[in-house]
Amino acid sequence: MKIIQITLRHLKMRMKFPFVTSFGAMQDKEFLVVEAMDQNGRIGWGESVAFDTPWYTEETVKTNWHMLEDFMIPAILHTKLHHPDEVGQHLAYIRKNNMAKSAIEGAVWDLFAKEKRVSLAKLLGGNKEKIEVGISIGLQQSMDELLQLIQSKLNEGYKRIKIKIKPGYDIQLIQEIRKHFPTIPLMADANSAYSLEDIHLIKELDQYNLMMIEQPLSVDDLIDHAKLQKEISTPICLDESIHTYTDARTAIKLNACKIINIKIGRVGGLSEAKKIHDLCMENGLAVWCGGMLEAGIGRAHNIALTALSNFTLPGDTAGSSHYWEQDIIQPEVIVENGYIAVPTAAGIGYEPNRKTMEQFTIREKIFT
Ligand code: OSB
Ligand code: MG
Repeated sequence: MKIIQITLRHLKMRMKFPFVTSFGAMQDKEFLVVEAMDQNGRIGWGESVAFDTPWYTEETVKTNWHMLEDFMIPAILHTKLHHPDEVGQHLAYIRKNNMAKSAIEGAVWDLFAKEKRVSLAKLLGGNKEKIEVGISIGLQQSMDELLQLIQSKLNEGYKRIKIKIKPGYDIQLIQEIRKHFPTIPLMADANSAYSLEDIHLIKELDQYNLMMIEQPLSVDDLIDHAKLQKEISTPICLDESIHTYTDARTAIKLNACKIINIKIGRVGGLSEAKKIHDLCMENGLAVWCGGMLEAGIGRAHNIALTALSNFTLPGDTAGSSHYWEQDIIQPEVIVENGYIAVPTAAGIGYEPNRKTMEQFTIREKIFT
């Protein structure tokens, strides 16, 4: 297979709600879409999950555009590819920039699946017909709003509730939620807001039967995460700490976590995501698919990945309507009783809607 044309688009879409974490709020979601065409005119789609500011990782929409335009697209265009795994090899000389790599690799995976006439889920080795999903709720203005939102998401069928915490918005929050919902599958994501000096706070959280605590400590603090995991029975789940297969291997070796949240963009693409999935399976760690407030294309890739068998915990891949008035794919991602049906059509199994995309596109460039 050869890619003979790539269209790069920069989109801006307003979410239904501001998403608030320990780092601040975002509501206008900017992201890139990669459209790759092969020599037969087939189209594959990828989405970059980098945000417009570098709070989650060092990457941004602009750094991704730069990396794709100046290095990655030239390395992939007109290059013979026998398998999507080869994209990573061609880009290996470029350090990091995982989200940009993942966006172009994702388009090749979709194309490759379409060429083989199989679903992306099948091509990756996934056999699930449906996947379980949870919901990630940002910090809210008031306790009442948070409790109401949790109730409405439970009513919609979501299989677990994840809330964001930070020092000062933690113990009381969890205590209150547990008072109203004593047994729901509940977890908390700190996005690195704590250090080991706060261990007393995290030990207190340990009493509320949380499914896991996600990324309590700093991105580089694997040793401290290991110390913390020894002190608490709630499983630690790593998110921001894991960028590569090697990171996962180190975390497992150090007992820094019991669960890993895999995000395709954070780890540089589906090939690496699958390797991390397999490694975790061999070592008895559960994984789940994280979310980056994706539009439909990125969401479709997440669904395909989650079809792999060791994704045993509900992911953050909520339905399109949770985030968007109108998503950029047809059909939109629909959650029923907490499940999403894994598409069986070739490739990602959802068709990007060009009219809708055009409406939200603020920059576009074609490479041949
Ligand atoms: O830490 O998992 C996170 C969103 C943006 C950046 C980081 C995270 C999140 C979420 C939301 O928790 C997941 C989603 O609904 O896409
Ligand atoms: Mg997280």
